[in-house]
Amino acid sequence: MAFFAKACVVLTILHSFVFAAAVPSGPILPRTPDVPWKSRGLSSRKPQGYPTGCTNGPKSRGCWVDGTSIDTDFHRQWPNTGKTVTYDFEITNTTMAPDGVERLMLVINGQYPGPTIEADWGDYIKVNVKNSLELNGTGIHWHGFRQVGTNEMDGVGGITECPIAPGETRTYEFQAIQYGSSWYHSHYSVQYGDGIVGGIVIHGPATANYDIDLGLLPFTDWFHTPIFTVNAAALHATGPPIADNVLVNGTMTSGSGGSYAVTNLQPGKKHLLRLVNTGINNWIHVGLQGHEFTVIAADFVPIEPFTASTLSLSVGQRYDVIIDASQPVNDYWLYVGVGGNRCDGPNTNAANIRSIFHYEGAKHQSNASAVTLPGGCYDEEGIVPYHKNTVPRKVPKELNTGFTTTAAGTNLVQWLINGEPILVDFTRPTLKNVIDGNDTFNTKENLFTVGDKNEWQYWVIQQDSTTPPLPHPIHLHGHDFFVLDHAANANWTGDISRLKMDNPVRRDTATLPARGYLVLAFESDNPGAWLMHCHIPFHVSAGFGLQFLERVDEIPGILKHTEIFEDQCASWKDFQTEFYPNGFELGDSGL
Ligand SMILES: *[C@@H]1O[C@H](CO)[C@@H](O)[C@H](O)[C@H]1NC(C)=O
Ligand SMILES: *[C@@H]1O[C@H](CO)[C@@H](O)[C@H](O)[C@H]1NC(C)=O
Ligand SMILES: *[C@@H]1O[C@H](CO)[C@@H](O)[C@H](O)[C@H]1NC(C)=O
Ligand SMILES: *[C@@H]1O[C@H](CO)[C@@H](O)[C@H](O)[C@H]1NC(C)=O
Ligand SMILES: *[C@@H]1O[C@H](CO)[C@@H](O)[C@H](O)[C@H]1NC(C)=O
Ligand SMILES: *[C@@H]1O[C@H](CO)[C@@H](O)[C@H](O)[C@H]1NC(C)=O
Ligand SMILES: [Cu+2]
Repeated sequence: MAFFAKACVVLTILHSFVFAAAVPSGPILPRTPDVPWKSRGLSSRKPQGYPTGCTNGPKSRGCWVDGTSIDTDFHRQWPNTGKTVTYDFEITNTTMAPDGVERLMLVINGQYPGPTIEADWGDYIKVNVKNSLELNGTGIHWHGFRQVGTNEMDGVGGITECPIAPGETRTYEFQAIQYGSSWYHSHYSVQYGDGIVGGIVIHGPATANYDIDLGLLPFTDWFHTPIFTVNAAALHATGPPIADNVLVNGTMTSGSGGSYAVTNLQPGKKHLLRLVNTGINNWIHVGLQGHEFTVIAADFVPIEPFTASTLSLSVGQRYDVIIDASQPVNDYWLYVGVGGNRCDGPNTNAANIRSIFHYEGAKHQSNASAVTLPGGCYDEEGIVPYHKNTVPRKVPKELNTGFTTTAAGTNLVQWLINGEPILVDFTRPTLKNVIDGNDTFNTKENLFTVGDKNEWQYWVIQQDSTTPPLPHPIHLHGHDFFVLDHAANANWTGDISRLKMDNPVRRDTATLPARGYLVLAFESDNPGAWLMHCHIPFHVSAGFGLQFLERVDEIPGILKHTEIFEDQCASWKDFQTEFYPNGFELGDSGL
């Protein structure tokens, strides 16, 4: 099988040891017979098999509302429900112990993970965020949301806003034009690693049927030391920081107590579970004892269902899976692992990370065999988007990563894009410059202009052969991208015949393999300033990012809430001048 061979090449090159377990895979399943699914040819885009008035239910998950369904081209069409869901977030500094080890955390509404945002496809989401911290700004990014026409709601300090100063409140409001599973997190240096994280569920149609929606199951590697302290060390050391644990749904055991997360299953029912890596440094591998996953969405993109016994998620990625609770009524372990073997930094508790799946009425632990997790830092292969797209074949522009440890005496670590580490100015976000008509950008803003309207944009990110041999989860704001090619330990040759143009993987986060490259394409259909970065906070803090300034001339006419740049920037400047007159940690990009 082609994909199997490719994945193995990536793995063997990344790691010097031999994997005992096969790479997770799975044939494309035939459509469930419960609904009139039809496979679609490349030329066919019209809705099929969903009569008007068909309602979403356990046997018709492809149906939705107002004439929309799983067959609706979600890139261009969505329901307008006229409904707004509203949340109030207050961010505080508090002591908590998610795995039994007490530490200072920065959390939302006193809870960790933060409140889950739940909405229907087409709803507006409105979140009032109050910063009740003493010594940090903040801002919330809604991972994966395309923010079409609402760039100023993207929540990135130094790019789309001045950070929210202590004591201040701002409102984010945007439409859920996509559906599926995601998460939000603060986007103020490495801050989210201290706990400002939560899940997002946008209810919509699905490519396979299920009875019960279990909601989100977030995973994150976890440090017992406050994240700004870990980052300050990472900026002056070589080698990745060592995480202490992994939290599953916000909890785990440790030498100091803690507990395993428990997820309840109803015997005989099919359950939708939304897996999210809300983490920091580690790739997450999962497998459920005695069960397979039927995977139906990757990030915010519905896919042709396939089965897998284990899945790998980089930081930021999501998989929606269906679990059929058709096994004997018992408790089953969810086995959770990290990439390991130096591809993502070690995790002290890697061997003991689990959670429990409890069939209602179960009295015993299942004796089904344990799941062997493959390890490694890579993306799942074999993903086929349900909506077919053909991308025109063109030559990508090059972005080269680099790495330096410079600044005599300080051993400062910086990741570079085309020779520069990104560094933003919190007092002068890109969007403010655009509104002011200032088109002078500093080199360190790593700004790439993207001009033409609705054209395909092609980029290859090439890892310099002198950078540490690490893979990186690349995330683009404001767009999903199409993954046209990737390879580990390889130089992009310019041979565009290699590119996959026929229904390539579409998602918002993809792995750039170690000392290799990743070729991406997206359509310039969303004017704004959009960050693209490694989602490992230590790496983007050390410079691994760039911004696409897309169709700059149209931006001022599109933004509806320019007042945020007046009030928010004025109070931010006062705060920064008073509390950080000499700037922040040397070498921290602010992202
Ligand atoms: C959180 O509280 C601790 C202890 O009082 C303090 O040192 C730290 O600066 C606070 N963090 C922020 C972001 O205000
Ligand atoms: C954020 O607060 C922490 C203390 O919790 C402090 O160490 C760090 O320097 C602050 N960083 C910024 C960018 O405000
Ligand atoms: C995660 O934890 C929350 C809070 O305890 C719980 O309501 C939810 O059901 C859990 N999710 C899963 C999938 O187990
Ligand atoms: C597992 O337990 C069941 C009884 O619950 C028993 O019938 C079966 O033989 C056991 N299987 C193994 C592999 O031990
Ligand atoms: C324009 O923006 C740049 C980069 O942020 C800044 O250095 C410069 O001072 C700005 N110019 C004016 C006239 O405000
Ligand atoms: C990629 O190119 C660089 C610079 O020319 C070279 O040093 C390196 O060995 C090449 N890598 C591979 C895998 O061919
Ligand atoms: Cu990285």
